Amino acid sequence: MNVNSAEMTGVVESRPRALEILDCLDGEYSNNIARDIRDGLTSSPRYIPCKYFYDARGSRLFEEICRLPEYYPTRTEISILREIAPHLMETLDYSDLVELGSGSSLKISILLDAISETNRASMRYIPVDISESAVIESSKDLLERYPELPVLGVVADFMCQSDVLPAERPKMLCFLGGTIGNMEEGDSISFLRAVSGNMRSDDTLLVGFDMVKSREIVEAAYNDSRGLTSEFNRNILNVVNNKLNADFKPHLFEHLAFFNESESRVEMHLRASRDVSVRLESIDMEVEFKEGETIHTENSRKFTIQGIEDMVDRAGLYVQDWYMDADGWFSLVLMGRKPSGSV
Ligand code: SAH
Ligand code: AVI
Repeated sequence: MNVNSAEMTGVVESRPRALEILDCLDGEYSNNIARDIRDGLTSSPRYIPCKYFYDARGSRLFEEICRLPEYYPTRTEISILREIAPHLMETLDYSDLVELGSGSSLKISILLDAISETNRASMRYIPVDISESAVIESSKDLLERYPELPVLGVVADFMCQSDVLPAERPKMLCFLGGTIGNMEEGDSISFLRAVSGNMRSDDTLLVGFDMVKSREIVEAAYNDSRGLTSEFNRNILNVVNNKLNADFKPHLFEHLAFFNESESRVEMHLRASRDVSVRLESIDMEVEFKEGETIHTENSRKFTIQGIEDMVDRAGLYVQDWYMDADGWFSLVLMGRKPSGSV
């Protein structure tokens, strides 16, 4: 673990704050990516875990996707956040506001705007993301915008490093964007259990869920007309190239995204447009793709109210408040930890 503190001179005039970044990935990340990619590319069907989308370019592409008219989750969740922020933030002071898979500062700013400057100065915002660039950029943005707000950026894998979160103060955790849908069902329950295990009795957890809706709307969101989702999907191969000294040619793989209704999830794949061989130097591995062979890169589950209620219950949590847009496209669910013994 390595703490990297860089002074931000000239940005905050009255009370310059240090940009504090805690990097918890270190050497582990290289071991994990080697193992994950070897496992994924030797299994049938082949896959690459979706957390590897997010290098600096992947994070930027995702931000651009969020601005697309077809990508309804961001604007829908934002409209709910704007409505509930004053009520949600009423009592937040002397607490930590922790955001898991924080990405850009767009959504959290809506919540921070609903807190008085005095209360912002008494609390701390902790963005946690696997993408170092996302943590640094969003922390810088927030320091500029809210000079009074202490920010501690944490670069970590939220699937296995929830123990790195500070526990000394009351906290509200946010897990927005429907990112929970990118986990398999069992993983999402283990993840929520691990998070709830780190919660005090009065801590809260706000989770965004993308709800089931028509095939046309869902498929348009993952097959946008500007081709940004296709670029985002193919970028995972650039990440593998960079991390494992591999020679994937992303343009030889086509983007494929469809709504698998029986599994209630959008699936993204990359399909070889001709026979391709790839060498991954760092792990001394060759992979042959026949034309048409695919790599499964992401699932994005779409939820029902019943499905969410079951998941929350199985994770040892309970629903405190449920917020949804008028069309029922997106839910923000505020959860608390069940008293121990009642799981
Ligand atoms: N919460 C933001 C970003 C969603 S994109 C929003 O709602 O718009 C998903 C984010 O989760 C990305 O920033 C990505 O880098 C991060 N992420 C994905 N897998 C992760 C993991 N295992 N650990 C930590 N962060 C992860
Ligand atoms: C981050 N996550 C919730 C996005 C989603 O919709 O599943 C990632 C994404 N994949 C393609 N477009 C956006």
